[in-house]
Amino acid sequence: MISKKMEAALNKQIVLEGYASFLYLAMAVWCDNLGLSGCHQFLMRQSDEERMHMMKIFEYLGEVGGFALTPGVKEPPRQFKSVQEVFKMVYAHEQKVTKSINGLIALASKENDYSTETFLQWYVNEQREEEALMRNVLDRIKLIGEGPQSLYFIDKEMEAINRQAAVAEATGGN
Ligand code: OFO
Repeated sequence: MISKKMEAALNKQIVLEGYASFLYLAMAVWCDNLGLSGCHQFLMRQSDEERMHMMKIFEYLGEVGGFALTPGVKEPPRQFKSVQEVFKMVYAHEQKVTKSINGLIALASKENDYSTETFLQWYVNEQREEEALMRNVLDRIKLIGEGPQSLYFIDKEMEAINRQAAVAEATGGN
């Protein structure tokens, strides 16, 4: 049985993961509108992943006798300054999520809740991978620079990342 405190903290994480899913969806739509199909596809995948992260907590809370709260929908921004800004925002959000996961682990450990602590290890690995991926994206964007055709080349880079992700998925990696 999970404590009320841990349950509430996991419900807060549900809000964060759910918001990430909607934020990335809004970003994906914004990119699509600019004709950036590589960025659109990348962000749609990230949005789906965030929903999956949220659902894992729903399932876990059910398993340990807690109650998962379906979060209200907070509307994410509709407009973004630039593609560069979009990916900076994604990276910042991922860092926020990592910090939150670390806080949850600290709480689980304080409560001797080994089950939740073990459950959260999956998120630790996921966040490490996500942060590394976003740093990689930002590095590529930086290398491309701000020239007149930069959007075209950024989108090509995102297409390359999407192809790698598709291969990893097909071969059982992630
Ligand atoms: Fe679920 O926030 Fe990162 O991936």
